[in-house]
Amino acid sequence: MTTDILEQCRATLYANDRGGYTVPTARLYPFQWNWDSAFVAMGWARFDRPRAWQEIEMLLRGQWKDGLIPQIIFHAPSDDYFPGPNVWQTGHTPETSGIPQPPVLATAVRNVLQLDPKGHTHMARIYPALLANHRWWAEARDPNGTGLVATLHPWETGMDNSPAWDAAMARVPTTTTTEIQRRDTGHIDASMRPKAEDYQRFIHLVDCFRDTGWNAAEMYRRSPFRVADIGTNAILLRAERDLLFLAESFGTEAERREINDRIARMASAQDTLWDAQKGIYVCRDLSTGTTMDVATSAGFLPLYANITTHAETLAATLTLWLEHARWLIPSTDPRDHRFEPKRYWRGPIWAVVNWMISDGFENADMKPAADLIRKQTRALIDSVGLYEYFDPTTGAGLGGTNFSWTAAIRLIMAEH
Ligand code: 9WN
Repeated sequence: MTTDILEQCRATLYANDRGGYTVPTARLYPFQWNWDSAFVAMGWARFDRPRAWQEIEMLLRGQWKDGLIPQIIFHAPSDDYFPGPNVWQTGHTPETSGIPQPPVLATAVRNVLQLDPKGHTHMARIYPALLANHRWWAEARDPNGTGLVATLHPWETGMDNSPAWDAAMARVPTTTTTEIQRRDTGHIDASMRPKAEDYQRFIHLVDCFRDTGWNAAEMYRRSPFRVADIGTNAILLRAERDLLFLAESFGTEAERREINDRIARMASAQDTLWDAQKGIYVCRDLSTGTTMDVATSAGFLPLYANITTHAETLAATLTLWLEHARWLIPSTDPRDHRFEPKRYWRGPIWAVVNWMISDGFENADMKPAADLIRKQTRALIDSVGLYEYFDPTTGAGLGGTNFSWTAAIRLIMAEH
């Protein structure tokens, strides 16, 4: 059984390989996605190390001169996805979107390098690219040096229609200058996808950013949506720690100091997002200064960033969630009225999030919690398949099938 599923995972990555980069799944997502590829590189590294490095190199081909690594790299044309490059109009070669995604890459590079020490030959190119990317986050998204980076579009969080964005998105107009031509609901049942109104607001933001000529400072200033996402901030802090590790071998003393300074600032800023009443970290609306009144799976991610102060309480919160949902980890607190077990990031389980949180509990020396999450993730995948996400109340597979990052996580979790 285990061998079969692992064989299926490898076959899925081969099937989704488009010549050096891996699409998340055929048709629904026909391009290279940023954080998908970081996880997928770790998956490839389990059986084809050169291919893992190639995944990373291909992603970096899309990096902008200012350091941004975009959410999507449009290596080859496809009509299967909206919005395509003609909507973004970022003027880059290869064509790309103009916003980031959670910066998992430095963590992936460290992980791949551990499996393939000979891969250090790639680092002359990769290390400076990662450093430039982390500098971009600090300069473009935390210009005042608060220690929290801002998210300007829900797509940047990778958790697109999370209820954490409801209040802030309600202030984003639904008017667009771009005609909305959704393709996703032609591939997947609409009840499992974001709603029409979500797309109107998503595209309103894209229109607004395109009007700035993709100028980072102007985007930050003009965006009607500006939040501190606990997920993105924790993932970035973890990536900074992994970059620091890489800088020991490949960087300079001054760079290590610079990274260390950012780590100290970020770690103390993330503490301010602890919600003692909810027993979890929450997001903050940077336009109003208020914290978001909803608990999501992203609130466990500071553990993944090695902030272990509240590890015991977070484990207790997870246990409470498990009383209301059969499977871990629902993307929204299952006791919340906004919890929808089938709708995308409003309830379903995502294997990549489970992996990061299990790694976080491992960091905090809480092995039973880490083991439980991994055991459930493997059981879900092995019984229903390599789905995009899963219903936490029934365990049913949802969204796209033969999904690359689900395959990658299953390969990684075969080691525990
Ligand atoms: C927009 C590819 C991506 C993931 C995101 C997930 C979904 C895209 C979409 O698919 O987002 O980026 O069109 O729905 O939310 O996390 O990276 O798998």
